[in-house]
Amino acid sequence: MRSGPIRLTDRAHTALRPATAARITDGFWATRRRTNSEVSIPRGPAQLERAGNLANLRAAAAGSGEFAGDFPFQDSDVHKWLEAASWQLAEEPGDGQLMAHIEELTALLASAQDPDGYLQTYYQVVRPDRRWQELGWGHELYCAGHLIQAAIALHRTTGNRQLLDVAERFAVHIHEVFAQRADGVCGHPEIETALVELYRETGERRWLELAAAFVDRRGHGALNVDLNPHLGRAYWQDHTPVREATSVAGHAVRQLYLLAGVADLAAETGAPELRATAERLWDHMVATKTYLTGGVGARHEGEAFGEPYELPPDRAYAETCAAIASIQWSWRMALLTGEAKYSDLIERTLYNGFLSGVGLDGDSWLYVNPLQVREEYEGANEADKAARRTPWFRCACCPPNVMRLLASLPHYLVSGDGQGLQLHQYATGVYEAGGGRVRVATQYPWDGRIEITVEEAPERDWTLSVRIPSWCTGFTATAPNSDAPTGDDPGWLRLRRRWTPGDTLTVNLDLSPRLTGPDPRVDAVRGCLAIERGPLVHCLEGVDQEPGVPFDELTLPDGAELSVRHEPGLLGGVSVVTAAGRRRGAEAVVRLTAVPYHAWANRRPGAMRVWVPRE
Ligand code: FUB
Ligand code: ZN
Repeated sequence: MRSGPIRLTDRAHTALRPATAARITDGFWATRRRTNSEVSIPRGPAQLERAGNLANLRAAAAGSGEFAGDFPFQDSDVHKWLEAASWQLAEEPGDGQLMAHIEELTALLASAQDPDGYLQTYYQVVRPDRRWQELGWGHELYCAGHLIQAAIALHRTTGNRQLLDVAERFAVHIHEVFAQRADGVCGHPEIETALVELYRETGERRWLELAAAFVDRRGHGALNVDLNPHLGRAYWQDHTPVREATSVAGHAVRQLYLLAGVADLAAETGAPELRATAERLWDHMVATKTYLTGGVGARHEGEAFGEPYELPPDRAYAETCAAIASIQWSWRMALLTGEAKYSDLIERTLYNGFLSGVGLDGDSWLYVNPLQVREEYEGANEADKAARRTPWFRCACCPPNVMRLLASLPHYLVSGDGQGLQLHQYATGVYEAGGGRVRVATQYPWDGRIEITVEEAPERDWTLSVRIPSWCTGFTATAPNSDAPTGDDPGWLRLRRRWTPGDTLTVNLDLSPRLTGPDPRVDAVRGCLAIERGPLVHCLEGVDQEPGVPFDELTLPDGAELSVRHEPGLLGGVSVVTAAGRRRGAEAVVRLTAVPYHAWANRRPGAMRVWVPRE
């Protein structure tokens, strides 16, 4: 992948820049991405056909027909699929079938677009008289944002302008309608980050200015939110001026897409207040409103963050899209500041609360990612959307969102700056950044050994930096002539020296399994322990436990002995952690088996828990 979702301008005020080329060639993420490219993405168009999204585009083009689906944002599923397919094309430029699907959907979108540039089938087919009148719930700018991102992806990967032409026509129309309209913001942020990227893609400053206006118009009560007023203004991200916010609030995906846009604006304008806001909110979110899995958005009601430390494991919402949005925002923060903590959260979220969202088959999904399912839970109803994987959803925002993140994943792993290259995540592959190129070989996350071989480096001192995760209490690093690390930036191991092609830095992270206790302020899991290993949160699934002990009677004593074994035949090949547990109130040891959380719900439905009561 030569370019990804973020392409900073030369003037951007960031500490780091994304890699100039990145390719994952093998290992854990290659396997999951192969399923994405061979199963999830190819099946997307048929899913969109079945759900009526494509019929909606045909109806808009024909000027007659019924609208299919329950939500005004049905089009965004098409846009997100197109974005995923476009990033995928970067890796498989010769995939004729994928290109044919992209061209077909691009043509459909072009045919559905109105002469004035407007494009959202719900308002074209159902309520033409209400266009731009229902900004709270209408999702028109949200859909436009996803269209713009898809168009940029296609343009970056293939040079094909067709979708970009459609997106720009729509953007021009939006500019005409909204440049001066004081109440003009969308109830669902998304356009902000897309417009900054459109500015980056085209060099046209008006997109940056419009994005800034959309951010600054929020929080003044101008948004018409007559629908669902009980949700409160935070739901629509109109509760407080963005620069004054002290905590992430309201609908999680809305909040996090907005903050991705805020970070983009901070990067391109250098505005210190925006940067400070993003930093403050991120710290507060991680300290008070983030699950162990990296999942965010605790409440089912309003798909909302909830209060600080309100993190119930069983009623967790933790929408897959919110995990994705958190990763997108955190990567922007990592680039902006150069700090390793942002990539720590990306790692936690990627391996746990994000990846649980897609089944091992690539064709079944979780929308809600709870940390506990009780034994007698029937689940699988539309209201909960939890506990059982589903082929597609009535509100299908998550599946194509997973597809686009996996397809663009190489973009989120490595950065560069004037000094050298920074490895944020460890995946076997080849990465170019900061004027050099490295090859990474690793079995991570099953094994902690990471070999980084320099293939090209400038003929001067150059810094190779590797993030050392905050969970890691022990590691070794060896390189030829074994230099001492340079500097002491938290979370970074840096070696500055003259590198010769072929030099290998080998880092060994201690992956001993560990017991983690919760923050005592999280009432819902006080008195529990979780099992973690490296970046992986593990969970107990009923199906793996010894028969005869009721699932909810299982407990973990402090200091329980933990051991690891790799099971190549289980869940596509995972390492499991076993623990010497107990049945509540009994002395005899009960062996507990904990699989990686991301692999749960891939067998028969049953009980699951991350947090286990402490004996
Ligand atoms: O409103 C569009 C999407 O639907 C949101 O991002 C998701 O949370 C779901 O509500
Ligand atoms: Zn979603």
